[in-house]
Amino acid sequence: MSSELTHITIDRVGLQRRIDELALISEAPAPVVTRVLFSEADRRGREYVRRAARDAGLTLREDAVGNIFARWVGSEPDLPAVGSGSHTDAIPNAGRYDGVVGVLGAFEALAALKRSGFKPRRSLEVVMFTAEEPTRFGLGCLGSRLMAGTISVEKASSLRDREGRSLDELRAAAGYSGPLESVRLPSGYYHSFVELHIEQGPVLEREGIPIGIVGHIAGPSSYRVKLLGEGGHAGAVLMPERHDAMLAGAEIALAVERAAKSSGSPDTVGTVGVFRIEPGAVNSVPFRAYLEIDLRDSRMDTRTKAFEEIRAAADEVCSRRGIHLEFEEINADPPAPGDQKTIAIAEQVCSELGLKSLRMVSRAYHDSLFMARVSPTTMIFIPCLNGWSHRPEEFSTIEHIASGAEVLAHTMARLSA
Ligand code: HGY
Ligand code: MN
Ligand code: MN
Repeated sequence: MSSELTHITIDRVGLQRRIDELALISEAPAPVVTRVLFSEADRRGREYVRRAARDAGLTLREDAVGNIFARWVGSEPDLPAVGSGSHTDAIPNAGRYDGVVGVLGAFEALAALKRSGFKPRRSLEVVMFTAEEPTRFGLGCLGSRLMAGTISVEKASSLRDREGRSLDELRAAAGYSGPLESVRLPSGYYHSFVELHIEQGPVLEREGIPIGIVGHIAGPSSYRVKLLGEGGHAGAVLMPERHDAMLAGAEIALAVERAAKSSGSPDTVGTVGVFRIEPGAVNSVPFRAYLEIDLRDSRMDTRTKAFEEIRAAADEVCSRRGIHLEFEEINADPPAPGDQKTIAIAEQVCSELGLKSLRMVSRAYHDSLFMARVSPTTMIFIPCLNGWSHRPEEFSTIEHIASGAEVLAHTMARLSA
């Protein structure tokens, strides 16, 4: 493995321009970015990604669920490749950097290596993963779960969006067909995998450190809760007679907060990001409520403890209030450790580039959580303004983005040797 770094130059102007151009492909007016899986904006975004990959001189293929693979074939093409990549789908009211930095930044990393005259032995490949965000079907990382084989084809095929449309129906409308079984990667497909991403937290910016190297990705879980009480006239139904589904949901949401705060782990986070009530009239007692709970932790024991407390609270609240309860798990994934050898290479690259790096936990989940199941994996983080993400004010400077792309380029070059 070469110890010295061949000099490469990241095209900052071009990379920033591509990030800004992609940001304009959105279901919402700028500066808001929204690109929900298989929406018209997502499909236009995919077209943009294909063009950017070709401009970077990469060979494209797409699989049956819409994962896009952009490959630089190495001198020994049959060897397991070195992978990178991220996502370009975006939740409603999002920013322009989440995921995008890891796709367009990886294209630029490979283009910069090409311009430097580097010749990879192992092929280098950038993936734009389908459906990293859970917005469409309530389940995140659908493309990487299918690639890693951590979700059954039956479960994937059973997914429905809020309008009742199936994965098969929507992927076909977006031009994807073929058996979902074919998405699964052959064993040993990647030699290693390194994803570039904004931190989506405040640590790097606060510490003034330009690069984070992820040693551990927290394990996400999510649940849907359906509550059925009794409705009625807000003036006529007296308080002792009520079975108010919204108040039951409110108590459950507070139980989520309580359980996360008292788990014993600083990394336990609980969120009720979806809370719908019916009929939604000011003078009508809510008879129905629907919640989605997001519960994560870097440790399984404290996440399990928090979950059990939330589950028990839901039973207690609903029996006390006379509410019918349905509590369903959407996903419950274990945390993933980063690969020590891959981490060491990335950290070595940082020190040779004179970039301070920090070993970190990723509290957000990423496709790397599932790539870590099938390949030695780590992530490269760059700072983002105030740690903001999943909001239009999300921001990272082109200097940080370029440093991240440069570390990615050299790390992939070393891994491909
Ligand atoms: O929710 C997450 O952690 C990721 O940004 N989808
Ligand atoms: Mn996200
Ligand atoms: Mn992301």
